Amino acid sequence: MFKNFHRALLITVLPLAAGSAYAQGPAPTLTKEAKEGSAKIYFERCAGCHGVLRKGATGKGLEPEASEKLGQQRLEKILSDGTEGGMPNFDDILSKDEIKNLATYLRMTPDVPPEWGMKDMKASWKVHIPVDKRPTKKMNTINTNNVFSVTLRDSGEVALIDGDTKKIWGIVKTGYAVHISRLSYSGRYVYVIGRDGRLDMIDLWYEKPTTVATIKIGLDARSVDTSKFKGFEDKYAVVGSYWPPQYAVLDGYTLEPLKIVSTRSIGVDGEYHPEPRVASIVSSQIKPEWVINVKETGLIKLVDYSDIKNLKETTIESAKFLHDGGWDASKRYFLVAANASNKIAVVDTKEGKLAALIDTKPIPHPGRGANFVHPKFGPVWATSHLKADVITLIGTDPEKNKANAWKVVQELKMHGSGSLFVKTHPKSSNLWADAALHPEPEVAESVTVYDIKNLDKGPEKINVAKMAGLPKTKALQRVVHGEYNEKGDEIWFSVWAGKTDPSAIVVIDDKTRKMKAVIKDPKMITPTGKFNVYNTQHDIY
Ligand code: DHE
Repeated sequence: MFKNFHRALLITVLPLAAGSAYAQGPAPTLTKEAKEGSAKIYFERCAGCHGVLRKGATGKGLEPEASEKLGQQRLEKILSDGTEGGMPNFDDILSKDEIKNLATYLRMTPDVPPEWGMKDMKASWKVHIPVDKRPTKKMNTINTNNVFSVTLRDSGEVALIDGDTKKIWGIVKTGYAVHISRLSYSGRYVYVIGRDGRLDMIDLWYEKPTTVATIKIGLDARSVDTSKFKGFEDKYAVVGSYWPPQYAVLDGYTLEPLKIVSTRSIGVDGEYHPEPRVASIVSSQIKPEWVINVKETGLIKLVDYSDIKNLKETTIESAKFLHDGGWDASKRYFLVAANASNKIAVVDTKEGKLAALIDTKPIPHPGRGANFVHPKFGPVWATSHLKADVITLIGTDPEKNKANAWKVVQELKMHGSGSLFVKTHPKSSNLWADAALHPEPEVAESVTVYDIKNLDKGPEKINVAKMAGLPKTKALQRVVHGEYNEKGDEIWFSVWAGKTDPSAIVVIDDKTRKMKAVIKDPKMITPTGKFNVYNTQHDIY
């Protein structure tokens, strides 16, 4: 696909506006190979934060005017060394020539990739096993409720790990730099989305996990969910794409594409945006509805899927740039990070309205967040932050704890910034947070854990990477994404090392906070997100 994508990119490349106001000196040029290579690197490494059209989101805008102001040398330095503003260094991944070419590429007019409509989706759609040829009962003895679908980021695969035995049950090929897994309402099917827009549907009823359908829903994607409301269980899947900016409704059993809806529109600032990417999607259990968060416009769409021919969307204004989020414990309210605005938006899905926009410390990044009952403030939802060393607690109970509702009731100090994910479980009294993107190894290797019944006691810092006992290499061993098992008595963390280094998953006993098992395997390349079937199916976090 990359070949085609980049061929397509090159065909649509627009010539640089020679002599434009920003041009200084001769127009930047690259050979065909260098341009193609830089386009590929930009797509793989940069577009997620800066946008395909380089208009900026979590990362700065990199349109030629802005890039030209920085100039070739400064761009090369930023790409090599990173910045204090949170841009990572690439000198350990990219060669000097690649950095030089990429800097030049950024001074050129952005490529406009092609659209991806119904014809393209249908042409890519494959039902490997038709519904009537699939098993009518479970053909394995695995407790599939406790299976974890583990992202193997750099091999473009997921590992399905039996949570009871901690053994790899199967490894399944998926899309490029595969991102997240979500479950059908029944818990039988796992839907896995790759960054290249490839969606795979894995059936857990076979003897081994088996891909039964595949489709490519766009050129760049991050999110997928399913229909969970009574009467619609397993009926639909919905996928959001970054490019083209749109979401698609698919048949939940076959992945047949049924409807595509563009998200290009005017945003909360009253300006048209050509690339409003679909960030997180969650599925309501109180209505036939998905909550679809559009990053660049700051618009939250409540999409009523009860009649997809006459689709109804409620559009809620919040703030830019929407990213990830999750339900409160009652599953009526959805809380989402407008991360570059340093805000959490709260949607009341029962009323179909914005309930609050809450200011937080810089760059909240909750994953799906964590819900628990605070001894003093009642039910709260937690997020950690990329640019602040705190876990923010927000009151979520407007009925019985009105004074605290939609307010930051507490900020718990953690061992560092650079955090991506927080986690707890209804049966646990621990609240965990990673700091995976912190530049210092000791911080990135460790997690913070609080006893939620005794928050005054302060946190414990645990170096999880050490527990894995992996050999030290040049790459950081980033500890990322806690996920509980079905019972809620173990938490699993990934130790995410380099593509060619050994990685691992560390299983921690939640009560004792001691290491219980380390899952290692040469095939387990760069594990990151882990999705326990039962918890994901029921939105338990
Ligand atoms: Fe993610 C969730 C986008 C980089 C691991 N990530 C999400 C969601 C979005 C998103 C929109 C919410 C999906 C949903 O709930 O429907 N992620 C992006 C990016 O745009 C970004 C910043 C850059 C990119 O180029 O992709 C990015 N993400 C990463 C990583 O580098 C991570 C750490 C490792 C990896 O595997 O790629 C990563 N993102 C995750 C994980 C989740 C996620 C594990 C799901 C968390 C959960 O508990 O649900």
